[in-house]
Amino acid sequence: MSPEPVRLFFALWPEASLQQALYEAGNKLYQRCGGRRTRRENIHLTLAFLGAVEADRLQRITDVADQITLPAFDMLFTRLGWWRQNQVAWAATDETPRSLIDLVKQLQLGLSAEGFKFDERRFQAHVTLLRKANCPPGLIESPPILWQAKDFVLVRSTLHEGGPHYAIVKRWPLQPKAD
Ligand code: 2AM
Repeated sequence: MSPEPVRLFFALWPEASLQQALYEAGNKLYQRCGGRRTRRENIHLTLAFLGAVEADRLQRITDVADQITLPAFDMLFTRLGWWRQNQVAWAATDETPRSLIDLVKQLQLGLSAEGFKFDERRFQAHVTLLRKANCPPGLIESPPILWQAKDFVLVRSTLHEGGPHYAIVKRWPLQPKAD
């Protein structure tokens, strides 16, 4: 019998203080847009979404990430906004750092080479803060939030009545920045 599939995705996972800052930005959005807030402890930035995969293929997924040697990078979240088509409200950076683009590309290439199918929507770096949101026109201001990404993670998602539960399966360091 083949093992149960598991829902997996690669992400950048902020530490608790950063989750708090992003959650507060989410509160600002919530006051304007309604919807459902992402739980504080679930706040993250998705790099590559794999969806349901057979648990016995996990090793091949972690092998792909083992090959990655990219530098750590900083992101400044200065923008809050929303997408009408999927009713997602988010925080985003003004500029997507080169290392982040490379990280996503290397994960996508490595996973494709191993035969994994995954969401191939054009990568738009964002942190989902609300779902089922409906924002009025106009800018929503929030203080800039600095995120110093030092590692990335593989996450297992399980669906529960109260929303998804995310558990970090494995963590990979990014190379320390030369100052
Ligand atoms: P989102 O925040 O933009 O909705 C776990 O579901 C994470 O994977 C979410 O952060 C979600 O991004 C992302 N994701 C990307 N593609 C997905 C898909 N096809 N189905 C579910 N989640 C997806």
